[in-house]
Amino acid sequence: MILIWTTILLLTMSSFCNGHGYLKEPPSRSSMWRYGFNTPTNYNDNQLFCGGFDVSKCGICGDRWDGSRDNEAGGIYATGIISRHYTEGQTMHVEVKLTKQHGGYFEFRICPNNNPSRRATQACLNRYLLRQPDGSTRYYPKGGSQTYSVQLMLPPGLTCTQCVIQWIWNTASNWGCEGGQCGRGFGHQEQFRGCADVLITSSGSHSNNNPAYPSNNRIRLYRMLTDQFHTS
Ligand SMILES: [Cu+2]
Repeated sequence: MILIWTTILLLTMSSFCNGHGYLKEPPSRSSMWRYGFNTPTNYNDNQLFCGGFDVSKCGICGDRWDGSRDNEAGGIYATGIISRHYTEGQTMHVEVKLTKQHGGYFEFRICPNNNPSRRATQACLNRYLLRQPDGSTRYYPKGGSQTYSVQLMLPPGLTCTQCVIQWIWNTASNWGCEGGQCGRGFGHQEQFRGCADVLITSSGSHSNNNPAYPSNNRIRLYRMLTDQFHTS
């Protein structure tokens, strides 16, 4: 009987667990309205958690996979409006606002989708797992409910008329096991996600005219360096 009531209490508590975080800079499709864009208002932009811990598959932008996926092409928040412009290979400044801290880590990916009316795929995003200047791909938010700043290096040679930047927050609020280790944060965790549409222009002549570093080879090199970190 105690077990049953404990279970009910835990289920109730988890359903009260609202809010949590969103991609603020570049502003996500659901958050652009907060930063001066004439886009649909989503007050629940900090709640794009794919439907919760129990789901096994996530929409790339945090929608329920089996739902209407409002944050992907065709959805109401995916207006196709580009929120930020960058130059190829630059270090970009990213901000994530957490409204409730759940530990874990962030990862960021980018996909040169070049067509706002077509859904980006996780396979495309996985080709470009973004790195911080120190080479690491995971950012651990160590603090409370606040805005976190992350520097990310854009891939050399990558330009696009529409790139999708994906933020994934793999939280650490649940107990699980992974690779023989068990504890809070191991194994399957609730994820929050966000997608932003950006544009990346060429840095100028030198990137294409240098025969020693043709951009395709640089992209290939970047992929080789990041391949080991790719997830499914
Ligand atoms: Cu929560």
